[in-house]
Amino acid sequence: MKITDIQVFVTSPGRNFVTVKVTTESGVYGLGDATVNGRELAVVTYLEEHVVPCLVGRDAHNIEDIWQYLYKGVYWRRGPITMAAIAAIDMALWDIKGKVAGLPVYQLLGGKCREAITLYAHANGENIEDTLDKTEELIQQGFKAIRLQSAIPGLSETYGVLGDKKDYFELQGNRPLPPEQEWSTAKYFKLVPELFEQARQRFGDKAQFLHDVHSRLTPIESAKLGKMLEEYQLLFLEDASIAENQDNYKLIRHHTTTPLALGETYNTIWDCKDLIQNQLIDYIRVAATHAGGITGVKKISDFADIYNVRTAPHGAPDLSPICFAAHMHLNISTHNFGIQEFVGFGNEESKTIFKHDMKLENGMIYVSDAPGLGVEFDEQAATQYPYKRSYLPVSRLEDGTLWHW
Ligand code: KDG
Ligand code: MG
Repeated sequence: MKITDIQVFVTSPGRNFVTVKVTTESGVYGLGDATVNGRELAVVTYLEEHVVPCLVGRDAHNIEDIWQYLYKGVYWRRGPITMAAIAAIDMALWDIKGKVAGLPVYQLLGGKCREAITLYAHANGENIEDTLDKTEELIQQGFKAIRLQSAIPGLSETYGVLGDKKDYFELQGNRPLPPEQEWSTAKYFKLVPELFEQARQRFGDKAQFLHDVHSRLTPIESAKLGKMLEEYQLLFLEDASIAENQDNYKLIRHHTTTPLALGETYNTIWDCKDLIQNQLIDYIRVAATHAGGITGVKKISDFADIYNVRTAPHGAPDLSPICFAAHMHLNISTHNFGIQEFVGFGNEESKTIFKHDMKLENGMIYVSDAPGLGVEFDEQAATQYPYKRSYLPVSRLEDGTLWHW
């Protein structure tokens, strides 16, 4: 079944999404997500200029061969741009295969390992009380696991806390270049243990708690934080420190029993091989869009299973509902799935473009049984929200030194 056409769409219902549509000679088409937040048009160019011309005429059923052709077949391997392009094609081909078979993708991946997908939601507050009030609302809605983040007193902006802004476009406002945020490890250390102390006092064991350090700490600082948080029994501490040097995590691991998660920016198994093989982390957070699609993530998950590492896919709002659906099919069919990050199904504008029937109930998602991935993309609605350049923020220490964002 030959590929006859591949189109790339960029739409911006509050934030940019890059969507790929692969059409076959039979008329069946598939959809994939190629969004790299803040680098959207780089992926579009890579796809249109370098990938699409090589794929038209190939058999859409040969998913593994096409994946290897785009990965091993090129000299310039890996990296977020290349892997997002591969990912979108890969998702679209799984979507096509499912539609042709008349089966949801999870059936092609081995069927269900569980009935529904457990989620963790976000409570992001202006202060500890605000974070805990939001936590209470989420517990009442049935969420079983919640990520707690709170603004840091004395710092102007904090990761994850948007204040009265509804998304990063609004946070960026009229600033044409990346917004700058401040960072102080000392101020952060005053806040975080107190946040979890109060959370446990108020909620006991009514929910599991998580926290994202967003790579701001050095390895020894992460080790210290992990130790300080042990008594609060976190489900995991995310991105405790940068792991470009994967050995960093040996130091953290030797000091703390707080479970560790990372990997949302990783693109291939090579970025996390040592961390997994040396059992330095407990959860691997690779996203289908950024780690080579369903095929790429499946390779990483199967490898992780041997080392007792579970999956906890990235679920930030900059991943489109197509990526989220791909995660659902992976999560339901992957034995070593752990938990899925969830920040809602997108804003109202986005819901007019991406349509699906995934069901949220009691902090869990019930996967769609529609053939393929189960997401429809309204091309007409998408044209109403043209691409808008936007940047993620950068971080500086209080003396002006550039820091990890
Ligand atoms: O594009 C960057 C965001 O996806 C990231 O900052 C969100 O860390 C994140 C998370 O855990 O969702
Ligand atoms: Mg994160």
